[in-house]
Amino acid sequence: MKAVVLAAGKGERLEPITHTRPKPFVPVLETPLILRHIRILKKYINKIIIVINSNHKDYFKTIEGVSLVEQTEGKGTAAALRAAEKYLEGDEEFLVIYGDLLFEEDALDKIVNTEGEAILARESEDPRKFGVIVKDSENRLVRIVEKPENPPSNIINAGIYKFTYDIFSYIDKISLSSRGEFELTDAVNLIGNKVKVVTYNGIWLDIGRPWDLIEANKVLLDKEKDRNLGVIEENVKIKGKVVIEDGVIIKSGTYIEGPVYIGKNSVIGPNAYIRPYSVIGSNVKVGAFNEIKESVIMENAKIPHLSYVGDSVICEGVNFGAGTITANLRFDEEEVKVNIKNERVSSGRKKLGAIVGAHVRTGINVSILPGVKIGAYAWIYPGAVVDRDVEKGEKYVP
Ligand code: TTP
Repeated sequence: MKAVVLAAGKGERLEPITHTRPKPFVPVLETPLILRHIRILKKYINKIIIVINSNHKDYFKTIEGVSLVEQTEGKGTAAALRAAEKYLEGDEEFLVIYGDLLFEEDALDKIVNTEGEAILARESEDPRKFGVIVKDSENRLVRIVEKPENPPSNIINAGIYKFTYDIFSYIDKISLSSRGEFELTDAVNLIGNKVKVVTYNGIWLDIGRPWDLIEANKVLLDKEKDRNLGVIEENVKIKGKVVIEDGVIIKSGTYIEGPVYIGKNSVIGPNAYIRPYSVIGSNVKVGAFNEIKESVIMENAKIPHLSYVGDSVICEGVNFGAGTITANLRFDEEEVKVNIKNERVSSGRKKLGAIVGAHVRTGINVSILPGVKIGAYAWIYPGAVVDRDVEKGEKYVP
């Protein structure tokens, strides 16, 4: 069986993380999402076709053993699948998967072993953010309703489908949606009750917004086993489950509370405090008197002295001046709001710090308020209190 991974989106909601990488290359425990997909898919699939955005060709060219096709015409998930049509002619059945999901093998197992057209579904506590599925008593699709105010059920579309070549005749019949895209779900609605709804309640996340990345890392960290391949100096306290990769040095006086992940060749301490659900990438420096909590810190970032990083995403190559502090809780303890595509949305988190794009540099004594996004390559001048989003490459002067 073949699989088509739809990976040609812009990933605007995930900015500034996507200022320097396509969404499918966002790392979870240091592995880009798309490589996880391929690893899981290879157990079931003999040919993987990835639909990509022409601007991202150089990233995807590095993946071996897959076919790449560019989405050149139209916007939306149905337009993306159409780009792969030439690889699917005459195929009995094939899988279609969104490229920004975190899921496990069981999800594929269930759908591959269902006969005919199928859609993967799962229960959700807040279905309003998703495509909500209505099914009949025989688990056949009645319809998918996109982001409804009053959800007709708590079952959502998990973005993994099994189709036959017939899907293209339904795509022929759909028109542009209200958001100006050709939506695959409109074509699925036209197929109707031939589509079986397969429910899966294992690990599943849609990584669309920056804080989803913190959650995705948490979920996978929970599944890791303890391992220590690094050098631990005397007088270091390690509690709970900690993954320490090759070449890591944990310097004296450091206190680590797992679960924590520390990538290859990173140097932690002396006297650093690393709290649960911190995921620190490779070649990172977390120097003296820093506290890191429930944050994702990507490769080559430098946090050398006297910083607090809480509930934040710090992208690759960021350099924090001494005393750079992220605030992660509002005084009124309301959920932290973030600007996403010109809209102010609640993150659903009472604690959320900063989202700092790649290669950002901060001067000494910089404070960053909750939910603030700093674009890649921006410079934040010493003493600044950053209380608004900062553009890519902007020089932010207090
Ligand atoms: P979305 O998350 O809806 O879109 P996006 O990736 O463009 O993100 P954003 O809204 O933040 O800009 O897309 C769902 C999946 O479908 C995702 O894996 C990307 C893929 N996709 C395409 O391949 N082509 C497209 O034209 C669109 C819109 C999405």
